[in-house]
Amino acid sequence: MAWWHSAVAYQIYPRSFADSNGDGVGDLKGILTHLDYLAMLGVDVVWLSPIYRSPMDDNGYDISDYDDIDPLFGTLADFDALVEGLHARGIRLVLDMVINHTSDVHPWFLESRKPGSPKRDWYYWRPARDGFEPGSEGAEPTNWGSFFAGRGWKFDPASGEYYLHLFSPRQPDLNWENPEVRAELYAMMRRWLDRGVDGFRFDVINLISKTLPLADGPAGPDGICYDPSVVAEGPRLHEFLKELNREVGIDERQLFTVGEMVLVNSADARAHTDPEAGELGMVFTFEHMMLDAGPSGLKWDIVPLRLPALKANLAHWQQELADVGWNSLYWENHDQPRSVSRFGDDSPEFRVASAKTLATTLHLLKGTPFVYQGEELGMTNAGLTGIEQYDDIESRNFYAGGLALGMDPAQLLGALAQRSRDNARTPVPWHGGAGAGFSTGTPWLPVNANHDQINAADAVADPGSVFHHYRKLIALRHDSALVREGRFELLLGEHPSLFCYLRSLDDQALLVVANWSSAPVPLPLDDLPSLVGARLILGTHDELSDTLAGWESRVYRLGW
Ligand code: TEU
Repeated sequence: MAWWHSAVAYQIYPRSFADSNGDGVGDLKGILTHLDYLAMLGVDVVWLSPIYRSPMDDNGYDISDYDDIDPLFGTLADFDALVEGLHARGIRLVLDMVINHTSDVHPWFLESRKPGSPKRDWYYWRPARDGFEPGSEGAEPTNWGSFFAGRGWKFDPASGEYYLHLFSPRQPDLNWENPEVRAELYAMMRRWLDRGVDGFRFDVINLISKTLPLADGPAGPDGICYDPSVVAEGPRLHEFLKELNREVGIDERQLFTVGEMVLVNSADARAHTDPEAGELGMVFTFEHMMLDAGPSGLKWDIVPLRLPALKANLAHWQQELADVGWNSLYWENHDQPRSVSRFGDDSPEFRVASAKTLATTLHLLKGTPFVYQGEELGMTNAGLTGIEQYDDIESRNFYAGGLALGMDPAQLLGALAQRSRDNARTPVPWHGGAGAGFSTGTPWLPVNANHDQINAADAVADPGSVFHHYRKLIALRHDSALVREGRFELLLGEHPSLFCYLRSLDDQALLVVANWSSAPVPLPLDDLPSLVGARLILGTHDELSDTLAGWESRVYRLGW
């Protein structure tokens, strides 16, 4: 068992966590003032979203200097203080490594733009498609689209060629085929390790290997290919990840690593996280995040989640990585809406119960759980109503694209209200008063209007809060080999509203029963043959036969 197999990670999106200087944007000094809060919660690792110099086109996922802290967030001295403060509390620090692409104002790209520059080959530059005038419609080298909508190539008049950007035009893709690029990135990561960093989260890391020669993929009616399989899991990905592992010393230093992998399936994840592979400790899959998207697969094409589909997907990943590889476990991050609004019930009656049930369901699975800032408070979606309130480039591009297609603005705003990444990016509410304790200035994104009901101060003071429920689940993982290592068995897989599973190790087991609906549900004991002969160690028989109230979850200790 690696150390992170008993760990729980906490993701901080720095611009929304805590602001120390009143500019309305969170910063490193702000984080420093809440380290005891993290220690109380009991998390072992903090994953910090990008803090490097950036023009902030994609809120820091467009890096212009990998070796310096953006002044918005503070200085390298502030960073060193944060490392010291976290380590003093036994908490490790994991940085977000965005190495599939840089900012278009990174010196490497500015140099690469010069025709004939020795860095020309550090990015993907290609001439106009044969038979087309450079810069004309349809002249793009391939029909690839951007994950943020629109074409994935931008014409550069200075050189008369196009450069590839799978995200915004201000995020040009690095050419990982070039060994100089790889060497520079590895050296940069080693410098952060020398500064006390304990691991990395790798942004869209399974896009770094492109199939050459670059070729068109299946296109939609607009002639653009948005099929991520054309750019994900490329032919040299395993090779690059093994080289990264060796050159950065991931296995050697037992670093915490997790690779965000668009479209990764469990077989690929197993291969990437097999300890014998020498690649990564874990990956983030998107499969369970796509079950409430319609046939188009686009997140904006919203359909109700069918609980049996979610149970089947999570059970599949539990089984596939039971003996080889390791699961990450998450409901939320800075790209996903708030889980209590998306999967739970954020009404005043059920918000706390459903947030606790989502937590119990996830944290008693096998793997490493990730808590996204504010998830431990049961924070809800932002409740934004006008497009002028949205900051996120993906959201604004979606809205503009929809308008251009003649779609109803109200329908577009409805989809944004449910799925925009800004739902997860509103400031953490530290107290219920004015400004919520996030900033003394005007916050870059509005504080949730319900922060008078949902805030850290009240949660810490209330033993029955979502916060203390997370704290108990985290402590249970630390203390229980059964939670860390037990085998997983899904029960009642087809039940429409009960999420029920068994974790067993030797002659002991945990039975998790969770009602994922607002209506009371009886526990169909007769349908639980796995429990035959089991004796209850914790919990009572009449509890077992009880009906579960709306969004109630229970955990029973069993023995044989
Ligand atoms: O996200 C990759 C990614 O695929 C997401 O953009 C996802 O497709 C979308 O947000 C689903 O709603 C990573 C980072 O997590 C994200 O914040 C960055 O915008 C993106 O890469 C580019 O660096």
